[in-house]
Amino acid sequence: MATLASGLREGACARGAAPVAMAAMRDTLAAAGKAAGMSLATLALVAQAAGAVTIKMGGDTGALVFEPANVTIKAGDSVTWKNNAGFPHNVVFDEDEIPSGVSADAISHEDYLNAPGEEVTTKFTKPGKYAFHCEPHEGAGMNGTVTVE
Ligand SMILES: [Cu+2]
Repeated sequence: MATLASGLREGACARGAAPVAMAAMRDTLAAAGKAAGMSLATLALVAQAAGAVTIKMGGDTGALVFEPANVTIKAGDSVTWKNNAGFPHNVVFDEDEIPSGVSADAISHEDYLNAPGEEVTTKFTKPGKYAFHCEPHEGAGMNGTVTVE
């Protein structure tokens, strides 16, 4: 009798434990999923707050252009130039065609980008219009503007 009761208790315990453990695991997974979802949402918000625009260096068909050539961003946003075709390219801002007080050297990337996918980034903090060009291909029309609002 004692053995049977003990066996039942153990059985009940074992049967009871599994669902509890599974439920706990489900809760843990749900919590982890929620946490992951929240952090992704948070990251998305951060990414949006600090906006980013990518400009291809060289068109998909090989044209010597920036694509898009003219972009508008908010102060504090960044622009990334990514090597796409027809390189080497670089990104040079004209001293006379950027807001006064901004250093053209500081925001330019004069070193040639030679490898596919290579990229450079500039963060813009001062509103205004910034004209830039690629030195090797300026004559071919590889020019662009960044308008910072
Ligand atoms: Cu170029």
